[in-house]
Amino acid sequence: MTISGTVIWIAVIALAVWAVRTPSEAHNQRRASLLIIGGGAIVPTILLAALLVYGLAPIPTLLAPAPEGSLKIAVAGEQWWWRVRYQVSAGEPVILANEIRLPVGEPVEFHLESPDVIHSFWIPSLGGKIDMIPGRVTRLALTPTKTGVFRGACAEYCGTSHALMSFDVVVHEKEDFARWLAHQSAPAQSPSAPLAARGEELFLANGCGACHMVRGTPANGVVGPDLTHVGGRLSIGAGTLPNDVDALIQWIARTEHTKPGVLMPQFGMLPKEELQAMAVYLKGLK
Ligand code: HEC
Ligand SMILES: [Cu+2]
Repeated sequence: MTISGTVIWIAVIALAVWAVRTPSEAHNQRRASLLIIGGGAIVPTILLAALLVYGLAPIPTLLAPAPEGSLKIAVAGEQWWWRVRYQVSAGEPVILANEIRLPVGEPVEFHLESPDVIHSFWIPSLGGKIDMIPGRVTRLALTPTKTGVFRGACAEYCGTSHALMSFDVVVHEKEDFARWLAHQSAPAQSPSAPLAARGEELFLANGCGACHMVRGTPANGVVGPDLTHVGGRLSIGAGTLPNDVDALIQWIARTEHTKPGVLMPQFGMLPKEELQAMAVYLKGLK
């Protein structure tokens, strides 16, 4: 496309220079009409039609389902974060948020949905982009070919914090992935250090559990992201902040400031040491 674009650009500029340089009496009406019809309508129609065929050809492959028995991951776009559900063959699905991990070289099929508005699921380095439409399940299959960390994003304007809705995709070796998934399916471990234990108490006392699930504790809310292993994620707030204690304090105390329109109330009225304790507790949920 770059080469043909350059050729066409040079031809058009050359024509413009020629037209300006030539005295107007020398232009002939018939030649001008031919040039306009040919260069302005016929040639572009042929070129763009060819480009369209070329562009549509790979779509069936992109939309083809992954082979039977592939890993299936359901992802729901929420305002403004991602609910991720691993369908493991035996037992309960593993529900996570804002981070997707995949085994290298294995086909995976995403089932994409949305409970609120249209979002669009896109991991540019790994595969195509497809809308998440309320009331429907769209599918996307891909096979990651190299390990590493990739960025995924929402590619359809979905409200105030659309731009603060990304996610990390980590592609692992197969064994590391299996270990990671087994760990994610386990409940959270109760903290033993006094500060973190105090953080857990405060987390439960402040009603965080009405919206957040921490498996293994009474917190069983489903409005917001599952926090069972939040401390092990690469970022928080759907790619908005790094995942460390200071950022967690900022997130809890100044949520609205950090992410305008966010559907979590901010807890800036709590004393600094309580915020600190909760942040240390959450960071410890690896
Ligand atoms: C009314 C429901 C609600 C309450 C109450 C609530 N949250 Fe949230 N929380 C959310 C939602 C929704 C999000 C996702 C926001 C986003 O990224 O757009 C979120 C996100 C988070 C995240 C980031 C998770 C991630 O995966 O990036 C943390 C950490 C968090 N909340 C901690 C807390 C703590 C601590 C409390 C209590 C002090 C709390 N929340 C109370 C709804 C709530
Ligand atoms: Cu979105």
